[in-house]
Amino acid sequence: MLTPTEKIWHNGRFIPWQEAKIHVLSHVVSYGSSVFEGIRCYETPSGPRIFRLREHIRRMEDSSKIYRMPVPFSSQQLREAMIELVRLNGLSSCYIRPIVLRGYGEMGVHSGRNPVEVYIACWEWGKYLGEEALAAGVDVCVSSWNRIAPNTLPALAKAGGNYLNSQLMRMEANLNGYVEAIALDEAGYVSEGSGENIFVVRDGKIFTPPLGASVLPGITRDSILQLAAEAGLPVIETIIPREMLYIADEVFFTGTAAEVSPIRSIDRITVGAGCRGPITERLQKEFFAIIDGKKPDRFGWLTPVGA
Ligand code: PPE
Repeated sequence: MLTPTEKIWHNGRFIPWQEAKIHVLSHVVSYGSSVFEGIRCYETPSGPRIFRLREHIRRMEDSSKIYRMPVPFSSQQLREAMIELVRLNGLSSCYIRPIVLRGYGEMGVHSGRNPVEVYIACWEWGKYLGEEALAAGVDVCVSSWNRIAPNTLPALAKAGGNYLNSQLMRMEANLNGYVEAIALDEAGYVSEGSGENIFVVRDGKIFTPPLGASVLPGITRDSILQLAAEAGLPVIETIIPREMLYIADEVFFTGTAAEVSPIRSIDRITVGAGCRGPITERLQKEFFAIIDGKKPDRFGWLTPVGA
Protein backbone atom coordinates (compact mmCIF):
# COMPACT_ATOMS: atom_id res chain seq x y z
CA MET A 1 0.00 0.00 0.00
CA LEU A 2 1.02 3.58 -0.68
CA THR A 3 2.31 5.56 2.24
CA PRO A 4 0.89 9.07 1.89
CA THR A 5 3.17 12.07 1.90
CA GLU A 6 2.01 15.47 3.04
CA LYS A 7 1.44 17.33 -0.23
CA ILE A 8 0.43 16.83 -3.83
CA TRP A 9 0.85 19.58 -6.42
CA HIS A 10 -2.33 20.47 -8.33
CA ASN A 11 -2.43 23.14 -11.06
CA GLY A 12 0.11 25.33 -9.34
CA ARG A 13 -0.86 24.78 -5.70
CA PHE A 14 0.24 22.35 -3.03
CA ILE A 15 -2.77 20.56 -1.55
CA PRO A 16 -3.03 17.89 1.15
CA TRP A 17 -2.53 14.32 -0.12
CA GLN A 18 -6.06 13.34 0.91
CA GLU A 19 -7.62 16.17 -1.08
CA ALA A 20 -6.15 15.22 -4.45
CA LYS A 21 -9.46 13.91 -5.79
CA ILE A 22 -11.23 13.98 -9.13
CA HIS A 23 -14.90 13.58 -10.05
CA VAL A 24 -15.89 10.10 -11.21
CA LEU A 25 -17.22 11.60 -14.43
CA SER A 26 -13.88 13.23 -15.27
CA HIS A 27 -13.08 12.47 -18.90
CA VAL A 28 -10.00 10.46 -17.94
CA VAL A 29 -11.99 7.88 -15.98
CA SER A 30 -14.18 6.76 -18.87
CA TYR A 31 -11.80 7.35 -21.74
CA GLY A 32 -8.29 6.91 -20.35
CA SER A 33 -7.22 10.41 -21.39
CA SER A 34 -4.10 10.94 -19.31
CA VAL A 35 -0.40 11.17 -19.93
CA PHE A 36 2.11 10.79 -17.16
CA GLU A 37 5.70 10.27 -16.09
CA GLY A 38 7.56 8.22 -13.55
CA ILE A 39 10.73 9.80 -12.24
CA ARG A 40 13.07 8.71 -9.49
CA CYS A 41 14.77 10.89 -6.95
CA TYR A 42 17.84 9.29 -5.40
CA GLU A 43 19.61 9.83 -2.15
CA THR A 44 23.24 10.82 -2.69
CA PRO A 45 25.94 11.94 -0.25
CA SER A 46 25.27 15.53 -1.33
CA GLY A 47 21.49 15.31 -0.89
CA PRO A 48 18.52 14.13 -2.96
CA ARG A 49 18.96 14.24 -6.74
CA ILE A 50 16.22 13.87 -9.36
CA PHE A 51 17.24 11.64 -12.25
CA ARG A 52 16.95 13.13 -15.75
CA LEU A 53 14.22 15.56 -14.87
CA ARG A 54 14.55 17.54 -18.10
CA GLU A 55 14.08 14.46 -20.27
CA HIS A 56 11.04 13.28 -18.30
CA ILE A 57 9.38 16.69 -18.59
CA ARG A 58 10.10 16.72 -22.30
CA ARG A 59 8.58 13.28 -22.78
CA MET A 60 5.47 14.34 -20.88
CA GLU A 61 5.19 17.38 -23.14
CA ASP A 62 5.64 15.13 -26.17
CA SER A 63 2.90 12.80 -24.90
CA SER A 64 0.59 15.77 -24.33
CA LYS A 65 1.30 17.11 -27.80
CA ILE A 66 0.48 13.78 -29.44
CA TYR A 67 -2.87 13.76 -27.63
CA ARG A 68 -3.58 17.47 -28.37
CA MET A 69 -3.69 18.05 -24.63
CA PRO A 70 -1.45 21.08 -24.05
CA VAL A 71 0.04 21.21 -20.56
CA PRO A 72 -1.05 24.54 -19.07
CA PHE A 73 2.34 25.01 -17.36
CA SER A 74 5.81 25.69 -18.74
CA SER A 75 8.68 23.21 -18.50
CA GLN A 76 10.26 25.52 -15.96
CA GLN A 77 7.10 25.61 -13.83
CA LEU A 78 6.85 21.81 -13.87
CA ARG A 79 10.52 21.51 -13.01
CA GLU A 80 10.22 23.87 -10.06
CA ALA A 81 7.01 22.18 -8.91
CA MET A 82 8.69 18.77 -8.77
CA ILE A 83 11.77 20.02 -6.96
CA GLU A 84 9.64 21.88 -4.45
CA LEU A 85 7.29 18.92 -3.95
CA VAL A 86 10.13 16.54 -3.07
CA ARG A 87 11.59 19.14 -0.74
CA LEU A 88 8.26 19.89 0.97
CA ASN A 89 7.51 16.23 1.52
CA GLY A 90 10.92 15.77 3.09
CA LEU A 91 11.83 12.61 1.19
CA SER A 92 15.45 11.79 0.46
CA SER A 93 14.59 9.23 -2.20
CA CYS A 94 11.24 8.81 -3.90
CA TYR A 95 9.28 8.22 -7.07
CA ILE A 96 7.64 11.25 -8.66
CA ARG A 97 4.46 10.86 -10.69
CA PRO A 98 3.26 13.87 -12.69
CA ILE A 99 -0.10 13.25 -14.42
CA VAL A 100 -1.80 15.38 -17.04
CA LEU A 101 -5.45 14.47 -17.45
CA ARG A 102 -8.67 15.60 -19.03
CA GLY A 103 -10.97 16.57 -16.21
CA TYR A 104 -14.63 17.11 -15.49
CA GLY A 105 -16.88 18.96 -17.90
CA GLU A 106 -18.64 17.37 -20.83
CA MET A 107 -19.29 13.70 -21.41
CA GLY A 108 -18.46 12.07 -24.72
CA VAL A 109 -15.28 11.07 -26.49
CA HIS A 110 -14.52 14.46 -28.00
CA SER A 111 -12.88 16.29 -25.18
CA GLY A 112 -12.09 19.78 -26.45
CA ARG A 113 -13.95 21.56 -23.66
CA ASN A 114 -12.80 19.53 -20.66
CA PRO A 115 -10.12 21.23 -18.57
CA VAL A 116 -6.59 19.80 -18.68
CA GLU A 117 -5.48 19.26 -15.10
CA VAL A 118 -2.00 18.56 -13.80
CA TYR A 119 -1.21 16.70 -10.61
CA ILE A 120 2.21 15.76 -9.27
CA ALA A 121 2.63 13.32 -6.41
CA CYS A 122 5.63 11.61 -4.93
CA TRP A 123 6.09 8.72 -2.57
CA GLU A 124 8.68 6.22 -1.46
CA TRP A 125 8.88 3.31 -3.87
CA GLY A 126 11.17 0.34 -3.34
CA LYS A 127 12.46 -2.21 -5.78
CA TYR A 128 9.97 -2.78 -8.60
CA LEU A 129 10.67 -6.41 -9.44
CA GLY A 130 11.55 -7.50 -5.90
CA GLU A 131 14.60 -6.99 -3.68
CA GLU A 132 16.49 -9.91 -5.16
CA ALA A 133 15.89 -8.95 -8.79
CA LEU A 134 18.78 -6.56 -9.31
CA ALA A 135 21.41 -9.15 -8.39
CA ALA A 136 19.84 -12.52 -9.12
CA GLY A 137 17.66 -11.69 -12.10
CA VAL A 138 14.00 -12.42 -12.72
CA ASP A 139 12.01 -15.20 -14.37
CA VAL A 140 9.83 -13.86 -17.16
CA CYS A 141 7.70 -15.08 -20.06
CA VAL A 142 6.79 -13.94 -23.53
CA SER A 143 3.27 -12.59 -23.27
CA SER A 144 0.39 -14.07 -25.20
CA TRP A 145 -0.63 -10.41 -25.65
CA ASN A 146 1.12 -8.37 -28.33
CA ARG A 147 2.22 -4.81 -27.62
CA ILE A 148 0.02 -1.98 -28.93
CA ALA A 149 0.24 -1.88 -32.71
CA PRO A 150 1.52 1.08 -34.72
CA ASN A 151 -1.15 3.64 -35.55
CA THR A 152 -3.55 2.32 -32.93
CA LEU A 153 -2.23 3.73 -29.68
CA PRO A 154 0.95 5.78 -30.09
CA ALA A 155 3.75 4.00 -28.23
CA LEU A 156 5.94 7.11 -28.04
CA ALA A 157 3.33 8.69 -25.77
CA LYS A 158 3.33 7.58 -22.16
CA ALA A 159 -0.44 7.57 -21.90
CA GLY A 160 -2.60 5.98 -19.23
CA GLY A 161 -4.50 3.96 -21.84
CA ASN A 162 -1.34 2.15 -22.96
CA TYR A 163 -1.23 0.53 -19.57
CA LEU A 164 -4.36 -1.50 -20.22
CA ASN A 165 -2.16 -3.53 -22.54
CA SER A 166 0.54 -3.58 -19.87
CA GLN A 167 -1.97 -4.78 -17.28
CA LEU A 168 -3.07 -7.70 -19.45
CA MET A 169 0.57 -8.69 -19.87
CA ARG A 170 1.50 -8.32 -16.24
CA MET A 171 -1.60 -10.05 -14.81
CA GLU A 172 -1.18 -13.04 -17.08
CA ALA A 173 2.54 -13.29 -16.26
CA ASN A 174 2.00 -13.07 -12.51
CA LEU A 175 -0.86 -15.58 -12.53
CA ASN A 176 1.40 -18.00 -14.34
CA GLY A 177 4.19 -17.55 -11.80
CA TYR A 178 6.41 -15.14 -13.72
CA VAL A 179 7.63 -11.81 -12.40
CA GLU A 180 7.11 -9.95 -15.67
CA ALA A 181 6.27 -10.44 -19.33
CA ILE A 182 7.94 -9.43 -22.58
CA ALA A 183 5.57 -8.45 -25.37
CA LEU A 184 6.16 -8.94 -29.06
CA ASP A 185 5.13 -6.17 -31.44
CA GLU A 186 2.47 -6.53 -34.07
CA ALA A 187 4.95 -8.10 -36.49
CA GLY A 188 6.06 -10.67 -33.89
CA TYR A 189 9.39 -9.05 -32.99
CA VAL A 190 10.51 -8.34 -29.45
CA SER A 191 9.05 -5.08 -28.14
CA GLU A 192 9.27 -4.44 -24.38
CA GLY A 193 8.11 -5.42 -20.91
CA SER A 194 4.87 -4.16 -19.38
CA GLY A 195 6.85 -1.33 -17.81
CA GLU A 196 10.43 -1.77 -19.04
CA ASN A 197 12.56 -1.64 -22.17
CA ILE A 198 14.65 -4.66 -22.99
CA PHE A 199 18.25 -5.32 -24.01
CA VAL A 200 19.69 -8.59 -25.35
CA VAL A 201 23.40 -9.47 -25.34
CA ARG A 202 25.03 -12.06 -27.57
CA ASP A 203 28.71 -12.48 -28.38
CA GLY A 204 29.59 -9.19 -26.74
CA LYS A 205 27.11 -7.19 -28.82
CA ILE A 206 24.12 -5.48 -27.27
CA PHE A 207 20.79 -5.38 -29.10
CA THR A 208 17.67 -3.41 -28.29
CA PRO A 209 14.44 -2.94 -30.26
CA PRO A 210 14.18 0.33 -32.22
CA LEU A 211 11.54 2.93 -31.38
CA GLY A 212 9.45 1.61 -34.29
CA ALA A 213 8.91 -1.68 -32.43
CA SER A 214 6.11 -0.15 -30.30
CA VAL A 215 8.39 0.68 -27.40
CA LEU A 216 8.29 3.60 -25.03
CA PRO A 217 11.35 5.80 -25.64
CA GLY A 218 12.72 4.93 -22.24
CA ILE A 219 14.94 7.37 -20.43
CA THR A 220 16.75 4.54 -18.67
CA ARG A 221 17.13 2.93 -22.12
CA ASP A 222 18.75 6.13 -23.33
CA SER A 223 21.01 6.22 -20.27
CA ILE A 224 22.18 2.66 -20.96
CA LEU A 225 22.83 3.57 -24.62
CA GLN A 226 25.02 6.43 -23.42
CA LEU A 227 26.86 4.30 -20.85
CA ALA A 228 27.46 1.52 -23.40
CA ALA A 229 28.78 4.01 -25.97
CA GLU A 230 31.13 5.47 -23.38
CA ALA A 231 32.38 1.99 -22.48
CA GLY A 232 32.94 1.18 -26.14
CA LEU A 233 30.34 -1.59 -26.06
CA PRO A 234 28.58 -1.96 -29.41
CA VAL A 235 24.81 -1.43 -29.30
CA ILE A 236 22.59 -2.22 -32.25
CA GLU A 237 19.03 -0.89 -32.33
CA THR A 238 17.32 -3.46 -34.49
CA ILE A 239 14.32 -5.75 -34.74
CA ILE A 240 14.85 -8.82 -32.59
CA PRO A 241 13.17 -12.17 -33.31
CA ARG A 242 11.58 -13.91 -30.34
CA GLU A 243 13.98 -16.86 -30.40
CA MET A 244 16.94 -14.52 -29.96
CA LEU A 245 15.72 -14.18 -26.37
CA TYR A 246 16.23 -17.91 -25.77
CA ILE A 247 19.76 -18.09 -27.18
CA ALA A 248 21.02 -14.81 -25.73
CA ASP A 249 23.99 -14.71 -23.37
CA GLU A 250 22.31 -12.00 -21.29
CA VAL A 251 18.98 -10.19 -21.26
CA PHE A 252 18.05 -7.26 -19.05
CA PHE A 253 15.22 -4.80 -18.49
CA THR A 254 15.59 -1.06 -18.02
CA GLY A 255 13.09 1.36 -16.55
CA THR A 256 12.72 4.07 -13.97
CA ALA A 257 10.97 1.73 -11.57
CA ALA A 258 12.86 -1.46 -12.56
CA GLU A 259 16.22 0.37 -13.00
CA VAL A 260 18.57 -2.20 -14.62
CA SER A 261 17.21 -5.67 -13.89
CA PRO A 262 18.77 -8.87 -15.23
CA ILE A 263 16.52 -11.61 -16.62
CA ARG A 264 17.59 -15.14 -15.76
CA SER A 265 14.98 -17.17 -17.60
CA ILE A 266 12.41 -16.64 -20.33
CA ASP A 267 9.56 -19.15 -20.76
CA ARG A 268 11.53 -21.38 -18.36
CA ILE A 269 14.50 -21.43 -20.72
CA THR A 270 17.65 -20.38 -18.87
CA VAL A 271 19.25 -17.21 -20.23
CA GLY A 272 23.04 -17.67 -20.54
CA ALA A 273 24.44 -18.91 -17.24
CA GLY A 274 21.13 -18.25 -15.43
CA CYS A 275 22.44 -15.31 -13.46
CA ARG A 276 23.40 -11.68 -14.05
CA GLY A 277 25.90 -11.61 -16.92
CA PRO A 278 29.11 -9.55 -17.07
CA ILE A 279 27.88 -6.86 -19.48
CA THR A 280 24.65 -6.40 -17.53
CA GLU A 281 26.66 -6.13 -14.33
CA ARG A 282 29.09 -3.64 -15.81
CA LEU A 283 26.35 -1.32 -17.10
CA GLN A 284 24.29 -1.75 -13.96
CA LYS A 285 27.27 -0.80 -11.77
CA GLU A 286 28.00 2.31 -13.84
CA PHE A 287 24.34 3.28 -13.67
CA PHE A 288 24.12 2.84 -9.90
CA ALA A 289 27.45 4.59 -9.32
CA ILE A 290 26.00 7.73 -10.90
CA ILE A 291 22.58 7.65 -9.26
CA ASP A 292 24.05 6.84 -5.85
CA GLY A 293 26.44 9.76 -6.23
CA LYS A 294 29.51 7.50 -5.97
CA LYS A 295 30.86 8.67 -9.31
CA PRO A 296 30.66 12.19 -10.74
CA ASP A 297 27.51 13.06 -12.67
CA ARG A 298 29.46 13.29 -15.93
CA PHE A 299 26.37 13.29 -18.16
CA GLY A 300 24.50 15.97 -16.20
CA TRP A 301 21.69 13.59 -15.26
CA LEU A 302 21.03 14.73 -11.71
CA THR A 303 19.07 17.72 -10.46
CA PRO A 304 19.60 18.77 -6.84
CA VAL A 305 16.49 19.21 -4.70
CA GLY A 306 18.10 21.70 -2.35
CA ALA A 307 17.67 22.28 1.33
N1 PPE B 1 8.29 0.76 -21.36
C1 PPE B 1 7.16 0.93 -20.66
C2 PPE B 1 5.90 0.36 -21.20
C3 PPE B 1 7.20 1.63 -19.46
O1 PPE B 1 6.06 1.80 -18.77
C4 PPE B 1 8.41 2.12 -18.97
C5 PPE B 1 8.47 2.84 -17.66
C6 PPE B 1 9.58 1.92 -19.73
C7 PPE B 1 9.48 1.24 -20.93
C8 PPE B 1 10.91 2.47 -19.31
O2 PPE B 1 10.95 3.86 -19.47
P1 PPE B 1 11.84 4.79 -18.51
O3 PPE B 1 11.23 4.73 -17.17
O4 PPE B 1 11.76 6.13 -19.13
O5 PPE B 1 13.21 4.24 -18.53
N2 PPE B 1 7.54 2.40 -16.72
C9 PPE B 1 7.23 3.23 -15.58
C10 PPE B 1 5.96 2.78 -14.92
C11 PPE B 1 6.04 1.77 -13.86
C12 PPE B 1 4.70 1.56 -13.18
O6 PPE B 1 4.40 0.41 -12.85
O7 PPE B 1 3.97 2.53 -12.96
C13 PPE B 1 8.43 3.35 -14.66
O8 PPE B 1 9.35 2.54 -14.73
O9 PPE B 1 8.44 4.29 -13.88
